[in-house]
Amino acid sequence: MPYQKSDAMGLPPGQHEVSEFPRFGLPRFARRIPNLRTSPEIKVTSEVGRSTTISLEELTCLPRREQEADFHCVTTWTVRRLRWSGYALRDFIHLITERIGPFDELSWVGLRGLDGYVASLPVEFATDPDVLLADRLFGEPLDLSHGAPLRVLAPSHYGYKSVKHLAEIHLLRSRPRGSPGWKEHPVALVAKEERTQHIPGWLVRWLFRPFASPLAWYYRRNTSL
Ligand SMILES: Nc1nc2c(c(=O)[nH]1)N[C@H]1C(S)=C(S)[C@@H](COP(=O)(O)O)O[C@H]1N2
Ligand SMILES: [Mo]
Repeated sequence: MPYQKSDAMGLPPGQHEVSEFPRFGLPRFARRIPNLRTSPEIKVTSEVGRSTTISLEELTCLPRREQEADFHCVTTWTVRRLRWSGYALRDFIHLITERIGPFDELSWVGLRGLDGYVASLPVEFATDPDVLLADRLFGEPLDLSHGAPLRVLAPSHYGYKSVKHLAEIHLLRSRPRGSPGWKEHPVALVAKEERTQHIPGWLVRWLFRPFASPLAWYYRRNTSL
């Protein structure tokens, strides 16, 4: 974690603490609650090598990682001290490299959820040790609100990189187009207030903050779990 420690005193710039962890996201995904009856697996597709599918069962060969971290949404809310458990994305990438690699020109890791939501990280950030494929929150299996059965957790980055209901990992040479569109900063480090790519973070704070509560309400209203 190069820029921010989860046990840091105080909050990152422009964030305020909320006591409840809301179900949240882009408005158009609020009603897309995935059907989990299909067999849980992650598709690995690649521009720079072969493709494969890994079942969640197969993930259990990787070392389990426990991690406490704060979660920061770009609309300025932060929930503190969430306790996650899962597998390091870097261990997962190592596993698939052994199976179908090497991926010589790998530069970007695209992440797609069962609801169709897409975000990405440059490979050097995606393989940071604190980036997890999380399947538990406070010791319980993830529920549908927070990304069941498996989600990405990239706690040094704004929440929009932490793709819920992970269905596909796409190994790429160049940056894919993500669901947040122009709002997605390529890296989105919270400590550097990289909220969006082209507008300064301190300004985006004020533009996005008014949407946080109505959006949380809209998400709650459309969550029938
Ligand atoms: N699949 C999927 N993942 C997603 C989103 C989404 O709409 N769909 N929204 C992102 C955003 S903007 C945030 S802040 C977090 C919210 O996670 P939560 O619902 O567990 O609070 O999920 C991120 N990952
Ligand atoms: Mo967000």
